[in-house]
Amino acid sequence: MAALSATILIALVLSTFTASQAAQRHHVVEIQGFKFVPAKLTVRQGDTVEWINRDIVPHTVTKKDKAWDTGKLKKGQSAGIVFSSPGIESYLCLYHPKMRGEITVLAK
Ligand SMILES: [Cu+2]
Repeated sequence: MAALSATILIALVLSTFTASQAAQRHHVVEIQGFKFVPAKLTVRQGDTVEWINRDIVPHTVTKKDKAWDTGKLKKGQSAGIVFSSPGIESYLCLYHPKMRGEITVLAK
């Protein structure tokens, strides 16, 4: 009986662990000094990435093919994008196209 209880307990702990591992996470990318920091980020399908503009000048966060776009972010403004499909999402700032970043979205 004691052995059975221990087995159930372990199973419960494992399922809780799996659930928390699969939970959607929130990541933050800072826009600072005309750079995305970090420029490369790996997330899981369903995660949200939030960009915060720390520069005085406005920036955008726009996918290269323009499939998504935060629009103009002024100083202190932020916007989040939920990544629901796996793949590599390359993005840039429309005002300063040399500013580039990449999100790798892993399948769940
Ligand atoms: Cu910019």
